[in-house]
Amino acid sequence: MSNFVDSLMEQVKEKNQAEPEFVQAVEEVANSLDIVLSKNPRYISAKILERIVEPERVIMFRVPWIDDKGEVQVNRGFRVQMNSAIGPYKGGLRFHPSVNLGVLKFLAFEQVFKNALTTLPLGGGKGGSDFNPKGKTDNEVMRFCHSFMNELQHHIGQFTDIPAGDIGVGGREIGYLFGQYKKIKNEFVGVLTGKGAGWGGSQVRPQATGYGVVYFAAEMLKTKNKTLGGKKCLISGSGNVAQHVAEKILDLGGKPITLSDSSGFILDEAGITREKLLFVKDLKNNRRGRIKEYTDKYKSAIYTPVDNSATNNPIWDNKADCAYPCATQNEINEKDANNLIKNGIYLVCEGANMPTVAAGVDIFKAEKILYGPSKAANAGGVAVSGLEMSQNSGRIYWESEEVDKKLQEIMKNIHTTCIETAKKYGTPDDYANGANIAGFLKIADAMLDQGVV
Ligand code: NDP
Ligand code: 2IT
Repeated sequence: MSNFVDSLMEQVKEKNQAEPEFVQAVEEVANSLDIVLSKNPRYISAKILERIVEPERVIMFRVPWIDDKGEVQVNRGFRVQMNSAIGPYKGGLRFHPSVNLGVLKFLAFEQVFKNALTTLPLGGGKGGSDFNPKGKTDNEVMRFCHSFMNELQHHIGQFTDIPAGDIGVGGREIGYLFGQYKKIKNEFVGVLTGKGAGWGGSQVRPQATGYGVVYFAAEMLKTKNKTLGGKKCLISGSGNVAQHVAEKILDLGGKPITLSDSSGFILDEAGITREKLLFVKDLKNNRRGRIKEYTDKYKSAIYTPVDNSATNNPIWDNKADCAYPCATQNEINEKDANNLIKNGIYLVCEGANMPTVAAGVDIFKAEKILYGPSKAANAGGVAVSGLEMSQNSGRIYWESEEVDKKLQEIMKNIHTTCIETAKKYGTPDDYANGANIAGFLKIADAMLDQGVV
């Protein structure tokens, strides 16, 4: 690290002591930027990095709601409006008990760079709440979403900030949030993405993140003259991203063998087929059950519960070719990364945001496996959100084939950008450096053009 990046990181650590995930995300990017900063000292004199690490605005608010027993409940709501240099704030909402300001700042920071890579005019933001949707009835979720929007509506808008889904926020929640926004504002506009296809949602948005991850993986394999055909794949998570990663792996001839939730994972050496995946979709999206139930139905599978005090996650200790972490941040620790290598994994493509700890990323880089970092590999979701915004603004509608084709082109372009930028800056094949540098340059140049704001 250069002196400049060193002292910047000291300041960031000092100022954000209670936000380890945010510090981790900033450090990962800052470490890629030495060479860029030494070639372009104007980024240093204009204090671009110092500005990029401060959110443009943070909104934090009370979310009171009434549960089915008539009791008042209070949660905390947030929106982090991180950077609007290249477009309105754009990024998901996360509803999970682990949500706090630091987690949302890390996600918003990552989103800024990811959105820049999509080539679409999207700034970066993130929001959410410590509300836990697990075990809540539809009516409780609705009342929570309506109360959340009662405050959020003051701060968002189709030209200002356009939220979408993330962990715990899917089609059901976007529906309730949109309904309340429309009721308060008396406006039918594309203020949220991930809407239902019958009321302004884009085709392929529900699938886009997962499909995009696998399109990115296929591009990485192509550089080694390989395809996904016959490849055994480990997938973590069993939500929106994991389900559509599994689906696209099947489309491309691969063999998914694991899925998980926060209680444990299933290993199905016979392969998770389309029929089994339909079962998982119904289990998770309609019945909101636990992944363990898979083994009641499919005897070829083994269930292993997670032990949060264990030093490693056993899902990453299975022999396979490729790994797709699609649950949450820091789900691959250093030991897990070593286990993946020991088990012969030669491709890790990240569906979740920042799922690998820094020491794990270092191991992937040292072993020279194909490593697709989240801000590049999972950008397909927000990219199709951008396409949803275009369709809403133009009052037009694209068929699935057209959206999927655009998604494939975007993922291919992001892959090319990562490869070319990594090479240009002296770190060939380092997708993480390529993504960080390319994203940074786009934002930094826009910030220079716009002066000190
Ligand atoms: P979902 O809520 O649909 O699914 C989340 C999955 O991850 C569930 O299986 C959940 O298990 C598991 N999970 C969540 N938190 C934890 C945790 N702390 N420990 C272990 N398992 C956990 O969310 P998504 O599929 O949308 O999101 C998954 C990841 O992908 C997140 O990192 C998200 O930021 C990222 N992402 C999502 C995009 C999108 O468009 N939805 C776009 C780009 C990235 P359980 O049910 O037990 O909680
Ligand atoms: O992390 C992400 O990119 C998302 N949760 C999707 C954001 C979006 O606006 O579609």
